[in-house]
Amino acid sequence: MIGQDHIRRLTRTVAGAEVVAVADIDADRAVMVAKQLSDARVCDTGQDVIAADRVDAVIVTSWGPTHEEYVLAAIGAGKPVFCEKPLAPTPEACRRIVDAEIGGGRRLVRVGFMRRYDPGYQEMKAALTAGALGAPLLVHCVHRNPSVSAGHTSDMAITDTAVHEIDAMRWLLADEIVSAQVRLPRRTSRVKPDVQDPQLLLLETTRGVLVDVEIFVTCGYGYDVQCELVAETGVMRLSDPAASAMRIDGRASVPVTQHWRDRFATAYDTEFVEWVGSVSGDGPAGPSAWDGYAAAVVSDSCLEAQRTGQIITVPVVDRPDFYI
Ligand code: ISE
Repeated sequence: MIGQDHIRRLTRTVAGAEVVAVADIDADRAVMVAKQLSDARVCDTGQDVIAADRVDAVIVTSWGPTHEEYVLAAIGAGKPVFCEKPLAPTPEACRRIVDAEIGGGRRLVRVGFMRRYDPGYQEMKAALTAGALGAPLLVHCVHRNPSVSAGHTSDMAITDTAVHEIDAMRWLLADEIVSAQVRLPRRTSRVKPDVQDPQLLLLETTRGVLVDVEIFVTCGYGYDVQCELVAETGVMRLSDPAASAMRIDGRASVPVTQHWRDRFATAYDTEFVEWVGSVSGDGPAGPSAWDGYAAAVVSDSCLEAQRTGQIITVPVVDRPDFYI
């Protein structure tokens, strides 16, 4: 799904790149997508796309557990690679990618943490950087999906969903997450008996900021992401996407976004403008393989906290100079 969304963006919105090869686990879908492109061919595998001479850079939008294989292949081919989040579902897999990139001596990997490019989050970051609000104290986050696929698991609520907040908070606060707690309220009846939804995460940063994150992936009413920053002299919260209000029959209403594709369209466009520029010569920018690894380390601690009900200390991982 997101691969097709990025193809649309690279074809219609972002200048400087052309999609020339595609592969998908569903070959028929790859054929259907390639037909919509002026000069793209269908490859049997992702490895064939990466190896193709006419391919200068690679975008990985396959299922999370396949990311490591493709990102390592792109590094081996010396080709810049944009990998959708998560970089990989485990810290060990992410670390293998980091070590391979360092070993190759070139910054080639970019991770699709698009929240950093959302105008609302960027305004928050600018206010903090300017000291306009004083020191951050708390951040309240809400991440609600209307529904999820049948294959959704309690772990995915962290590794695939909350991973956005984990990265966004590291970036927004310019701080590391040092402990994680996960509390499980009564389950909604909307999920299978073996799935926990909602979940409430409580994260603490090195400087003592507390971040609470509600993850509710079957809320039913829409795709609703909220973030409120509480600082010493003021607070700042994300605005809901602009939408016209309707007044009828004595009631006023505004629509709620239904899909991440729409809620973060601007963020996705902006991150790809920057990535295409970096591939074309502006040099590495944006969320790196190290950010992908750091997010996976925190996710792993959240999974342990979810399983044990304990407050888990996040292992300290020192950032190599290669990523500074
Ligand atoms: C999905 O993969 C995303 O990245 C969305 O932003 C998130 O809201 C959703 O829960 C994930 O499954």
